[in-house]
Amino acid sequence: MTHDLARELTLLSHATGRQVGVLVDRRGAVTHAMVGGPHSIELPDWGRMRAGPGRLRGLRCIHTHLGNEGLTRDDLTDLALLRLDAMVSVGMDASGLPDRAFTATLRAANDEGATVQQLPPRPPSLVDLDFQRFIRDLEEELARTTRARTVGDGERAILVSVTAGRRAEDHEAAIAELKELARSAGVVVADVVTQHRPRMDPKYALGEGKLQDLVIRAFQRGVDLVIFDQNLTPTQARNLGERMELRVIDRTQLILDIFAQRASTRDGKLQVELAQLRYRLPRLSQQDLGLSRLGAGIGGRGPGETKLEVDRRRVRDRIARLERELTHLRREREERRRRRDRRGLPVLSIVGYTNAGKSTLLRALTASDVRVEDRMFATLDPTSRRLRFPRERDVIVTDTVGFIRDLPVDLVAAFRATLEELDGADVFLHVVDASAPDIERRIAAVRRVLGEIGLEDTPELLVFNQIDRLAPGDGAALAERHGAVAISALHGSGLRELLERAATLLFEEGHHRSAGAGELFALTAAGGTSA
Ligand SMILES: Nc1nc2c(ncn2[C@@H]2O[C@H](COP(=O)(O)OP(=O)(O)OP(=O)(O)O)[C@@H](O)[C@H]2O)c(=O)[nH]1
Ligand SMILES: [Mg+2]
Repeated sequence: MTHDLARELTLLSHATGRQVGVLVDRRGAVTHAMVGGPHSIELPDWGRMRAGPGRLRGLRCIHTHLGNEGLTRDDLTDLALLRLDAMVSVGMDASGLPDRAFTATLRAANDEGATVQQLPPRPPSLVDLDFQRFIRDLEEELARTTRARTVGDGERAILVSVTAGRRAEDHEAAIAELKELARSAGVVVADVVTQHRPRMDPKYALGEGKLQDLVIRAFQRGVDLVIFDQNLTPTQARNLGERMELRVIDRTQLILDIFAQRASTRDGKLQVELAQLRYRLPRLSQQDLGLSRLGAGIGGRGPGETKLEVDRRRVRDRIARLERELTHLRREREERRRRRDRRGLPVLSIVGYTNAGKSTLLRALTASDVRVEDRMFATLDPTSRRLRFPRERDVIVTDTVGFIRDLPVDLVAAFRATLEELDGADVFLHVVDASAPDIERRIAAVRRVLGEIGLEDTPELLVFNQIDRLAPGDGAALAERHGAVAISALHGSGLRELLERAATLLFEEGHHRSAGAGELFALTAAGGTSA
């Protein structure tokens, strides 16, 4: 930087009592000039004009400080949010002549997790000397670190979680689950950012410092997707999206994405699309409109806003159409169910937390070829199979979508087909992954959903699955404490006791009282009927 430029800025600043600044490109040309207040200065808003992953903006901000204090937190936030090459503040003496210059730059990913580098203060005339080389090195390093990581087809994301008053172990379990969800969605987790604060910030979810940290980390890792563990309010989602050059989604949207990937039936696809649109509508903002924002005037009702209105109406129209179509499909489903006439046959419905092993159990019980996957929400559409108990008594066994804690209302609606299926169940087999760290919490989450849809009175048999993953004897003891049957659906152990107890519930305590339980059961499938 020339001494002249620094002097012109500080003298102007001195005369007006305001901060004054310029943006300078890499050739040294001034591209913008700004006048601020006594303690701050506002930089132009580039909106969604992206600098490109792993790339700096190619601009330095040089501005005055009336005192001689170093860079403020706001300065560093702007450095991060705008991906500037550097943020420089020039202090001044009592006569308005430049004093020392403070410079900060972003850092490439490093082992210490540092995000910003502050150079020692020096006279403004010296700021430029090593700077060009410095930026070139930094960009090279960034390119290297991002390139090395962009392997694989999965999209990379940073997970963010606010403790929000939760106990440490609950918070940890929540993060582990979010990672699991991300993996199920095919997303690669590049980093996890945690903030300890009693509640979410109403405006940005995170505090100012954490927000800055997040932006820089995303930049360092060449990531442009951020996934929040907590659900964001429409305001938070909008604010974050507009403040950062990052796509921001929350847990619900992640789950909806997984559903969208998995949905295979027409009904399932429409349900998921409907849930997605309902969730997105209040969150629609300028950021979804891409470049149209550039056409909008400052603060006024520019063309961008008109486009937003058009977008909202289109979404609402689509929602209305989906609702009509789904109502139609529901009637058809009811009709089919009536025709199928299972009234004579008792129904055992397998319910439980996602990835507990429900489909594996259906497979084991009916020797059928149901899809099993080590992923959350592998099953979306209900599947039914016939299971023959002794004395020619047939039972329908139904496998359903898994549940998860804090299941949002929009999603519950997307389960409609499953919920209708559950409504006809005589007994629930509530499958629990006995090796999970938070068994009680998961059982409670499943019961809460069942309660919300008014099925809390259906008799339930707790089934502790995956006991092969515990030390011998531990699973049986754990199950006994909960009054549950211990099984390994994968290895086929414990199934006989499971069927005996299910039969007791169905035929002795249930409405099929004619036969006794406690006999040998043949685990034969009498053909598969798809629901
Ligand atoms: N070790 C062990 N693994 C099991 C057992 N039961 C299921 N699994 C594994 O757990 C994973 C999930 O099994 P699924 O049967 O797909 O679980 P689900 O409850 O149907 O899951 P969603 O449909 O996604 O909700 C798979 O990798 C299974 O192989 C078991 O008894 N022991
Ligand atoms: Mg399943």
